[in-house]
Amino acid sequence: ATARRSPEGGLIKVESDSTKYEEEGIRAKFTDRGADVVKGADGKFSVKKTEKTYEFYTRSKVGKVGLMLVGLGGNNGTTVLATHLANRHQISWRTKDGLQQPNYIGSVVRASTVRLGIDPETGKDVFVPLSDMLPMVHPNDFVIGGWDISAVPMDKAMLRAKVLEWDLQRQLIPHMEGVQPLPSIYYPDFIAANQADRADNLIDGDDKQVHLDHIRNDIRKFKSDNELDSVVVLWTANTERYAEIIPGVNDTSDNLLKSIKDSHEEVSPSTIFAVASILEGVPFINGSPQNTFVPGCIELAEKNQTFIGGDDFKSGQTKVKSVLAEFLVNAGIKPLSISSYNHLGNNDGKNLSSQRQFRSKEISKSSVVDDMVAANHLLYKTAAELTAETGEVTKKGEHPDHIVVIKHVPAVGDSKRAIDEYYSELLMGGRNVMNIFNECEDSLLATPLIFDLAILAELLTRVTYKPEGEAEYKPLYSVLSLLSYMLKAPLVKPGTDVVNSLNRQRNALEGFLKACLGLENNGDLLLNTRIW
Ligand code: NAI
Ligand code: DG6
Repeated sequence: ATARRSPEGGLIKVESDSTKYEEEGIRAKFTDRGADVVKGADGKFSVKKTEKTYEFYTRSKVGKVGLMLVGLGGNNGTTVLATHLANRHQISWRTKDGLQQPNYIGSVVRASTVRLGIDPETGKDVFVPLSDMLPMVHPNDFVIGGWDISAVPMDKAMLRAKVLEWDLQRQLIPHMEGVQPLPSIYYPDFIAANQADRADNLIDGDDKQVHLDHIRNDIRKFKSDNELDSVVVLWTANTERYAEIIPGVNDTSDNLLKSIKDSHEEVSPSTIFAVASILEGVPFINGSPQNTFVPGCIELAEKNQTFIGGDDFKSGQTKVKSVLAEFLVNAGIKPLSISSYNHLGNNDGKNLSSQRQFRSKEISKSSVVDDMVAANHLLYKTAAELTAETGEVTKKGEHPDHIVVIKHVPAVGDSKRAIDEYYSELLMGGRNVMNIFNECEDSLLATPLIFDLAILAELLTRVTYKPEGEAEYKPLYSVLSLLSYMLKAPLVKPGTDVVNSLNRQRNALEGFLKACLGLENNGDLLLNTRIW
């Protein structure tokens, strides 16, 4: 049996003059209401209400969507393909607890709901699946392919990953044994030396321009061979070291393209994939922590008006941290230190046991509480306050100590252990210690995020907007910060603030989907329950 379900997106019908359902899309008017706040010399805040009306147009036809993974043969890559196939073919399997059905648990798009409003008869909240807000591709309908520097075919790669139960693997082997990752680019200096024995599926030569052209051709061929309407490319390959940002090399789009032509050593494989995707006009998402999006790469996406998103899947520990740190700080409790330890035994852990690759991960895991701390100057003194207090000029405000440790312990395989201690100041000098111990298969957390990132990225390519009164609709800005919920170190429009709060990230996503339908996102006011 094959369980496919084409996107419908027809579950919700907004009855309003400002929302029009046309043959090829949904046109909706939305007013963005906010406030401009200015702090005067007297310390008082002057607030002016703002509002700007936009029109959104969302094309309804999703078409046939390809998902190309860089790192297809890894733990995440094999688990994505296996999950897709098990769901698509409705393969169930026996475990010691009984018969297990395939599902998409952990996917915000496929397994979570959005509060639309209230039923006027009962006064009860009405929730709908997030996937029904707008027409979106169903993950069963993706055509999945991609690259890996390891030539191991997908059935064997799935066995190597040791993520899924044998009774499922056994049934998936016939579906996966014919699938071979495309050869990829390997610049040994960017990933750990301990990965060298995997690298046996490589595009020939050292010429980076030839590599770029090869990847571009792979994308085009995948699209035409599979008769696809669109493709999303997503990096779930090994974590690379940071590339050095060098003026004249990767600081502008022209310099970056020239550096690729010159095969400059600081151009990483992930940046080549990003540039290839941008030049092919397909969205590129970076699921690892390295700085793939050097300034020249972001500029290239802007110039080509194509979409990029990153960095680093936010799967477990960091997600909890962004919730817990926000809870503490918003509750007026002051975290003094956050100490995070991981150990895991998969190939990701092996690669991260190398210092330069670990450093990339350390950076992405460390930034997650910064905005919450900066938002509460009652608990944390600002740089200016510290300077005034100590007489020593400091540029950094007060911040909790925050350490991140990752160790490779082969025995535990994909089942990552994450241990966190939150040490906080309470009322009248009291102290509070909270410990969290989390244990689960890392790839089962990351896989639904990969589906979500690809589904939402594809959707966002179909949304255009215009300020009311203007003639032309434009695509959204190139950096898809609406994907932040799924990413540890969200890439945002240069010059704008990063939002790490998971709740705010989710609200932004919900709010945006609603805006595309012309709906407001002020559901939690529940004014009817506060008044007579
Ligand atoms: P993995 O090591 O099992 O898979 C990575 C794959 O990438 C390997 O098969 C490797 O051969 C391949 N590869 C390396 N360089 C390549 C290149 N230049 N081109 C094509 N393929 C290449 O790792 P896993 O567990 O699948 O994780 C993938 C990435 O996702 C890692 O960077 C990891 O840090 C990141 N990540 C994983 C999370 C999780 O929960 N599993 C969460 C956050 C990030
Ligand atoms: C060890 O930390 C391996 C990493 O790849 C993590 O598993 C991954 O970055 C997920 O981190 P988190 O903090 O989102 O659970």
